[in-house]
Amino acid sequence: GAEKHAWFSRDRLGMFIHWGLYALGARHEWLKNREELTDDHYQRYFDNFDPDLYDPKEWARRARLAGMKYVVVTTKHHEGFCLWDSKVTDYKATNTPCGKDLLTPLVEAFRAEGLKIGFYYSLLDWHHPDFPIDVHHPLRNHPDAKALNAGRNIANYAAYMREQVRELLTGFGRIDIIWFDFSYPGRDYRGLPGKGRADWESERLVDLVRELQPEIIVNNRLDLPPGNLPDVTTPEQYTPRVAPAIASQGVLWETCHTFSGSWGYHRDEDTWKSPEQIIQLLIDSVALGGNLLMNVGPTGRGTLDARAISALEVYQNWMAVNG
Ligand code: FUL
Repeated sequence: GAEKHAWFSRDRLGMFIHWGLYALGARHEWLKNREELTDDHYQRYFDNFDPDLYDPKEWARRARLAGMKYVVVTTKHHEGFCLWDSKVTDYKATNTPCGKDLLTPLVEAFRAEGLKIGFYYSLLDWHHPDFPIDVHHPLRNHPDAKALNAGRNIANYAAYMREQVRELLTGFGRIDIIWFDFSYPGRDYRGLPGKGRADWESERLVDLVRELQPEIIVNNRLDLPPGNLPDVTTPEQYTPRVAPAIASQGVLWETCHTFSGSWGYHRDEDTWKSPEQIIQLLIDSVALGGNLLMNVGPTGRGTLDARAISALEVYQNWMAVNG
């Protein structure tokens, strides 16, 4: 798809948005997993989710001013919570105190600023009752893990993902990118088994995506079999020094980075990149023929905090001179 996806190589810079219940925990989007929190415990974030200052027009305006030409937003991250009014789950924004679909106004706001729309969709799901409690799950060390895992059937979960992807790709107009995350096939560094294409039924999922949105860009984290190429490969938190080998087969590449460390809002992090680092990331990826997807993690109240705004303004000021 070089022709079909020419816009992507031309547009170069995008905004990644990680926003979900974990914004309330304000200490990394993996908190449920890292801290081995139960559903009962995690429920406090759902019960208090009420982003009263949510203003996606402001996010979109800031993205445009920063020179960003597309957005990729977490419609559902690993915690399983959905920003839209999905018909196949109750675990969604409409059922929290917020009581609204948060995705539609975001899509409208970014389109109105002229940005293209990408949906991030997590393959992992630490809430779905059919997602197996494997060695990587938040409940892995729970005393009843074995009993809780009994009867879980990942085929049901794969069907659920197809339903959700169908909703996402039919209910919001033209979608330019779908960003699945992630596969960990084979065995990990501890020799523990992972999950991959057989679990997600990746090829079936991708066939559905391509049928519903023929122009869409599909990323590489589905563990597709050799020969079934993704449209873009997505190095994370590093910028390659040479273009990834797969680029020779026509696969685009996009590196994603955070302005600090975690992707979700993290109140106490003090690892924010300097203006020099922020500019260098852009120059390096563009110079090598890649794209850059820079992340913001909005707060639980729906705002970009002062540090995120300053980081975006680094691009804004640079674009004013060099853009
Ligand atoms: C990773 C995820 O586990 C992180 O939370 C984040 O979404 C990043 C972009 O991809 O694999």
